Amino acid sequence: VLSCVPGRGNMFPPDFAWGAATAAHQIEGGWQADGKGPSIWDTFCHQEKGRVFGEQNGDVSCNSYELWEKDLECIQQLGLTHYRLSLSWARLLPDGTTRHVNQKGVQYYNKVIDDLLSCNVSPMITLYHFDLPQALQDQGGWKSQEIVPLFDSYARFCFQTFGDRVKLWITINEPYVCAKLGHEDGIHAPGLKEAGISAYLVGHNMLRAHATAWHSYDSFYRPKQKGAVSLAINSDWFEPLDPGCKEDIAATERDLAFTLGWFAWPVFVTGDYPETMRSAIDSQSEKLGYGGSSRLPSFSKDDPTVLGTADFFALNYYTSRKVKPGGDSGQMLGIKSDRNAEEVLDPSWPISGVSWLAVVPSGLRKLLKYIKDTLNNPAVYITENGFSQVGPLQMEDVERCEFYKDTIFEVGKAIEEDGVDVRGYFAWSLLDNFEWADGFSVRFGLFHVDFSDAKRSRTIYRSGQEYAKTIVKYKRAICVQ
Ligand code: GBH
Repeated sequence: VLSCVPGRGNMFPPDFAWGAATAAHQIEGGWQADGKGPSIWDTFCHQEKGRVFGEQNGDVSCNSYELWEKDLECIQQLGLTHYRLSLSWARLLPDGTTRHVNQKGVQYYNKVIDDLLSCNVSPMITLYHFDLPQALQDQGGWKSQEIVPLFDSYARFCFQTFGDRVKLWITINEPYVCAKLGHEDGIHAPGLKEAGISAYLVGHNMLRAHATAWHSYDSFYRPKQKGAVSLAINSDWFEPLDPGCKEDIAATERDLAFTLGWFAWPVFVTGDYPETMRSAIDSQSEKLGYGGSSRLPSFSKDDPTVLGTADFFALNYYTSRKVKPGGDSGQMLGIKSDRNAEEVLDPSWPISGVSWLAVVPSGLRKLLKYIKDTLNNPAVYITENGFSQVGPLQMEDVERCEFYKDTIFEVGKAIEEDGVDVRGYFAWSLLDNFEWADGFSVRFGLFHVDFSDAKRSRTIYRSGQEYAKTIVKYKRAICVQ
């Protein structure tokens, strides 16, 4: 067996997954094509002005529904070993249920998967990346526990239909973002602003849905299909603003508990939410007169077992924050006041295109080490990481080149020096795409997409060329017996 030895020029194991990622609603377009049902993001964009930059929407986007073969050319040009994509639930099951299957949708994803495999690229498939079928939102969406068996049926349908060829699955992408941005801040679909209540409920139902689908895979599909299933958890890396200050240290712990811990503790550590999170919510409830009702639900004996329902850790990492107490007056019900942690940027961190994305590659290494130490040393795939461009187009995107070079070097050190079991790295994103509320104004692609051109022509950025070289370099590096 070949293995790469530290100091011999390769920090990455020979079977390391080198990938790029996308999501259905961000690239496919074809929002009504061939029988697809509407999703909550279609509704969110169409229903009301002022929600998305420039009143843009994902109706056409990169038009990957019609131009998949162009995407495949991009994938091959990068020399990826893996490609992470998501399935549009409403393209496969227009009303969200298996009562009606849209065969055109099945054909589309069958072709994508078969084409990838024939080019020696392994698919990693996300079942849910923010785009709930509108028909299910109309029945209560993620706030309703009814969603759990519906998601499980959809998941089983996908395992049954595609699992002979797909070996890496993500059930839900970033439950934190769906819960908080979708149901507390209202800046993502379904656009609800129900601070301090709904996000916790949504997160709870997402954990139930994930766990139920994992158990289905484990019982009925794993024996034959032999794949692996997880959920993708997003987290920044957090550090105390003043490392010598007790209050800042405690605020940092709360912030980690409310971000990484919210979903990682139940699945990887205890089967329940972090104690820090529950006690912070309970004491705020007490203070604001919600004493009787627990806003953070509990898992009961009727729920699926959540602990242990991940075959690897899927991490979406973008940035880091310094933390101190505060961020809110503490008088308003909401996650911010529950968390009591104010996040600030270190002035030494450069900002990429979007204001939230401070460039801190070293934070990834620290977060990986933290995951190893606190979550029982799981195998880790970095399922998203990337850098955005805003404003005038630069095909020579030198800052993004530096970003990827520095970040991948940090991943290598996490493997080599910290012994973190990192199995793969997926750049976000293959293509410039529909960046949710920021529309097309924020470009995360390794390929530029010309959205003013009917053909949506794709052109590789300098960063795409450099990423391709990096992959070749690490795949060719000297490995010894
Ligand atoms: C990912 O989330 C998504 O999975 C992906 O679809 C998306 O394209 C990619 O990020 C790039 O944005 O607007 O100030 O409230 C990453 C985690 C959490 C990062 C929410 C942005 C919003 C900050 N995201 N955060 S703000």
